[in-house]
Amino acid sequence: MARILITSALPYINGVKHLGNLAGSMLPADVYARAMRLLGHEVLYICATDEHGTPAELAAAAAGMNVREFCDKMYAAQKSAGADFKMSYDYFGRSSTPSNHALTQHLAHALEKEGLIEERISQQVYSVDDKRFLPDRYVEGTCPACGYEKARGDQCDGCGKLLDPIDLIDPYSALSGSKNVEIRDTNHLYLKQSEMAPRLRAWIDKAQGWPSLAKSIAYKWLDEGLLDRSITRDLSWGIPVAYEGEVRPGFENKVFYVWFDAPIEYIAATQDWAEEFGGNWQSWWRTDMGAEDVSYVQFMGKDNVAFHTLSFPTTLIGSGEPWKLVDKLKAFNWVTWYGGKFSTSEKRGVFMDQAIELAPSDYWRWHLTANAPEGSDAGFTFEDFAARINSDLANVLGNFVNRITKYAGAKFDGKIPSLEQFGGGTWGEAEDVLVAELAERLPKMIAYYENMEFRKAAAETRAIWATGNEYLTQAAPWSQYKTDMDQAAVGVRLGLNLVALFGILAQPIIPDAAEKILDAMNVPKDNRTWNFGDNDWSGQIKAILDALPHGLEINAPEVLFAKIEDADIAAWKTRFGGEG
Ligand code: B3M
Ligand code: ZN
Repeated sequence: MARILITSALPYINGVKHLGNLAGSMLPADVYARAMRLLGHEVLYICATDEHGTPAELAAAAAGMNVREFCDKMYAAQKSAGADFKMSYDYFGRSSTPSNHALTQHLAHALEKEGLIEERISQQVYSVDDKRFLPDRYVEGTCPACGYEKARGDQCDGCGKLLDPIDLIDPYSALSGSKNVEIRDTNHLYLKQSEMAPRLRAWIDKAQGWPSLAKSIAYKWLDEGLLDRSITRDLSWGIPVAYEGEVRPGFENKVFYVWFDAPIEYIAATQDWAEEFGGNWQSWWRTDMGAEDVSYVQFMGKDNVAFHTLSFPTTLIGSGEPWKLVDKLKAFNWVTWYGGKFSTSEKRGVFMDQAIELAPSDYWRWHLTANAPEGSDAGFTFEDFAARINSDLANVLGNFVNRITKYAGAKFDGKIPSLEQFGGGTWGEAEDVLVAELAERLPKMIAYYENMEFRKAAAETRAIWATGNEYLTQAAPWSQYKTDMDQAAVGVRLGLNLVALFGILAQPIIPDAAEKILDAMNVPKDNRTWNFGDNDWSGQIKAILDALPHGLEINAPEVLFAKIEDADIAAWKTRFGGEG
């Protein structure tokens, strides 16, 4: 069995995340983690809040709180939202913890010893009224290329041109609107990425498990020439530019850049996990201490790819220390909201804490996985959401489970029909067709999970559920019952074993419903795995279809999936801005 380390991009601290964030990193990572655990692999799934940078400072100021208190409050909110959506993190950390401070400072020191850090003077916009240097995105002004008057210091939304704040015409502070700004010299630490380009390219050339999107983004940046980049900022909230308690002279009012420290939190959170749960963090992250065989899989939105394929590996490779690097990387496109963008400020879209009030987490998990933004952006509308839930979950899975368990309760004492009681039945055409179809679909579904193809994994799961309804139509135990109880018992026995199988297969995406089904079927916890062999699928399926002990009492679970009504959709569209 494999050892699989999974990380998903760290959600920024400044607010509970919307469905797009969930669908584009944490949720698929969780579905994958659950599936790999079911296959018997040793999995460690790590995530955390990303707590530094200007967004955190500004959000805290807007909330009238100091940053540390704000982060404490929002960490609790995000941790709770993750629990609501059944995120099975092994650890959900915080990038503001002492472990990340220490490791970030250690790695910066290691990079300096490797000659990859250089102190340079740069020119930055200083706001006299705000009494602070302004990060690029908080300087606005007129674009020198197209004249757009609200161009940001890093990029012009009018013409898309990448800018340098000092090029803006009539610059002003985006924080206060003050035009009382000036260009000042400021010293920062630069990571000499340009010197790392050959080693990075050699590593990326060898990378196997990367989707083309990730590789093409990495090569694009390499081909354009990897620039040295500043890894410190003129901010007060963040990780001090220090080493072993000694602040670097001239850096008393500076901190490490958020994107330098955030990926390091993947490791620091693992250290915190080990501290809290007695694990061995080095065996996951140090290739000289047991991590050489770990398969490290990262999940993120596509805008984070460059940081994960170039910046973070530059830190780890450049340190000269034997750190585990990413093996497979799954990057997602965007979920759009009725064709547009989610927006906190414009109240467009549903956020995790709101979504869980509207419908159970299984509903969101199922729809966002079956409609995952894998090959392209995925549109979200309440209409699609309702249609998929009412069809896939309520009609296909829920209806099947309900029909056969209710019938078994009415006609077979709610037990798995035993052979000594109903021994005369035989397997025929309907059973052979069922076995053949399951023998073809089950290994396909598992392969989709292993290859992190989530839409296909959900579609195959649904198709497997549909074989249950088809089988009942063919076997028709309720018709057989009138003339041949033994033959009816064959259909009921297989039908009930299908219920258990369908519940076992449903676990990665809809864990709550799966648990209800498996509890109703009295399937022991230890049997709820995917420890299928890897050949003779027909033989395995036949065994699975007679796995429940004869005579076992089972229950009909209460309604698994309440349908979403048109009235719900109308109310939600009004409340959350659901219009084209
Ligand atoms: N906090 C997520 C974002 O860019 C960013 C990911 C950090 S992963 C180390 O929205
Ligand atoms: Zn422009």
